[in-house]
Amino acid sequence: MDRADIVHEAFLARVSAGEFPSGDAPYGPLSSFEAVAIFRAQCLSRNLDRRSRKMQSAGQGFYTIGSSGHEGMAAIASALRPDDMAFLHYRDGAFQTRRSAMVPGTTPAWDMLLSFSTAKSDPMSGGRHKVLGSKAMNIPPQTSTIASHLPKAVGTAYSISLAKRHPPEHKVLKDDSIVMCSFGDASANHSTAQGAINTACWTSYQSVPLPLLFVCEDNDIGISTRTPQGWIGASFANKPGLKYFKANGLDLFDTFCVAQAAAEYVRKRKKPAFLHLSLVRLYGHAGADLQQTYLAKSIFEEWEQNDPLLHSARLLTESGVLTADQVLSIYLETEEQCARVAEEVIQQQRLSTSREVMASIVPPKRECKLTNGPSKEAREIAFGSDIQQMEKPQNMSRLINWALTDLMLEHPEIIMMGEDVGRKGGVYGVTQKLCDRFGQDRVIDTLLDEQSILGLAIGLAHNGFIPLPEIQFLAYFHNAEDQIRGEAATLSFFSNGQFTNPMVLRIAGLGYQKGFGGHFHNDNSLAVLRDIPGVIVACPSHGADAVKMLRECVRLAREEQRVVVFVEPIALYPMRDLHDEKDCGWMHTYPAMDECISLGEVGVTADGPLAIITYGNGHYLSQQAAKVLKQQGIEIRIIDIRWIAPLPAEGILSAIDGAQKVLVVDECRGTGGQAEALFAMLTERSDLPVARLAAEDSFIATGPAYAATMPSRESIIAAATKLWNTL
Ligand SMILES: Cc1ncc(C[n+]2csc(CCOP(=O)(O)OP(=O)(O)O)c2C)c(N)n1
Ligand SMILES: [Mg+2]
Repeated sequence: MDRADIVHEAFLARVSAGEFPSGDAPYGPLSSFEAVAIFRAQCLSRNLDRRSRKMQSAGQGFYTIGSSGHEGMAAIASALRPDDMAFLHYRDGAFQTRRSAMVPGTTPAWDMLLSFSTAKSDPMSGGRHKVLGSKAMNIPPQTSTIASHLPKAVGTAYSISLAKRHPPEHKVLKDDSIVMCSFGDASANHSTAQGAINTACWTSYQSVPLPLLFVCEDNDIGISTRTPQGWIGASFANKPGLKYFKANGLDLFDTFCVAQAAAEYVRKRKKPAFLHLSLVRLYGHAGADLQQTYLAKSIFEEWEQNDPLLHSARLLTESGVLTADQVLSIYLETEEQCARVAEEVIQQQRLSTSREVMASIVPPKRECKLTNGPSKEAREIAFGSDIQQMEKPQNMSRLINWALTDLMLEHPEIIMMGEDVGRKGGVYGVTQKLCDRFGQDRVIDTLLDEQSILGLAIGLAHNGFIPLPEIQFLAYFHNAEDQIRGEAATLSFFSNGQFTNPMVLRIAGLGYQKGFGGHFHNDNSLAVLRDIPGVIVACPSHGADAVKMLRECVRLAREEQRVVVFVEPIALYPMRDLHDEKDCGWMHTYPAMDECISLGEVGVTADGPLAIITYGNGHYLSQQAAKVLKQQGIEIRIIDIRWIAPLPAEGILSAIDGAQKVLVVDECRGTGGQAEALFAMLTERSDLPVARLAAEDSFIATGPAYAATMPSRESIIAAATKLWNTL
């Protein structure tokens, strides 16, 4: 017999017989009305699980992980307000059923069964995944990820008081809202959880407001691995800046009482709290998990003995709120409701085509106030003496700094964050003076944790800001990439475009820094960025383009809600000369305010029959090579693709129109580099002979061989000459 049926039968029999597990007497502020509402939500969640399992075995549903045993989360929902954004653990069906009852217009049995059966009409994911989540309920969609939602919960909590001081145009949360995030006991060990909790402590320790409630759902196990006894309490009870609460998640009175106290603490003090909830797990980890293969029967039977619904039944009958018959009829009503709804849900259409699946990868555009750009007076104050320099050519780092200044003047909802971006102004001075110009609220020196930087950005975006996070070096992005890959980029997809987290992530990267850094400061692979569906990756090669592209990137984030990554080639930040010393060939004046390079617009220099397709440092080196090649009688045209993803195929194809041969110059590694994508595109869509010069599949060395593995002026000349002379 399925364990779900065993638990079901036992519930009916034991309530009828009045055989309840023992526990404390009901106590605390929980009203009878609220207690019944919680119990109803618990029963509904339980029966949604059971029904999903039945649907799955009949091939009609896609049950993955259930909420049975975690029904105590309904009491947490009761202790919070529906406007308190909740980033949920995958076992929080009961939280959602309870919150749903507080939010008019939502129909929990329908909404959740539609999602569990991946119906197109699933109001959250549009049939893409079994998710918990709802726009109306302020629950961003969560699938079955482990703690990766915690950094953004910290960011969202941080956004609340920031939004009170600087309300963004698309503000979402109320000034006295709090944020809640929940996770399992095993997930609490994940470095992402540890990092997020540490960031919350670090923030609160400095008395910076952070109204965030962490809820750890401790069922003593993660899939098959037991959590050491007492581990969660020992780990989290004494953290600086974090108040610890403990409740018995099987007891709705205790859970409600403690959760209410914790929520009040968080709301009033604007400080984070950690609510440790002890629970049980029923029916194993997920649909296909056979717990008997790794757990003694006595253990899960004990959990079943402690079925939270039986505890609720005891407490409600003991307190005289309900009779045993009323308990049973609520349970059976929800069972019948789920069965009835399931019959209809399975008739619903599912997604079938790639077009349907992909429809929400790119978020919808949104209405934005018209802006006229910063006023002359505001610019004069912000730029100070820099304004006199604007007629003169400048290097890229300075021009980016000015572009950031103008963009921040124009859009008060832009917030920057990163390691050393504020006081120091960045490792390369790109963000110099921004903190003086805009204050520490808008230029945030974060702690040293890339996951938290990106989580802060995502969280701020959830509350209407336009974050411009900075990752100091591309190599540092990798230990946090899931925040973009698994979280930011998927948000629109899993919410059918209802939740978005637009941002422009600036990353200093690529190679060619003379005498500095080696691999960890000269990472020449963008592969990790360019294969993420929906993410735009930009890479300017000089200051004028950088300014015009950055303006477009901010527009894409602000108006089109896109996640954009702006890769700044470090070696080109200070670049002045192109061919000869003091020729200032790589310096530019600050582009006029209305100049912009649109997404997909490529840069073309000259119109020779040999086309070099390149970007970033490769563009710079190709310009040098072109001069020498011209002297040798080979006329070049250079195409700077500027946009790494999506690849600007149309722009490239029209730019090579009339050319006879194509050389791709790619400073990134041969494996996973842009040349692979360009070759594939050109093979499919052009007849021209193509050759490539890409970096070796190597890490970057430091010392004299710093550039040995990447294309150089000489190797470009050699490759172009060879290609041109080949019949
Ligand atoms: C990054 C990552 N690693 C591993 C997993 C696989 N996984 C899914 S659930 C889970 C156990 C989590 O246990 P716990 O946090 O205690 O939550 P519970 O399922 O017990 O509620 C694991 C290891 C995952 N989803 N993501
Ligand atoms: Mg667990």
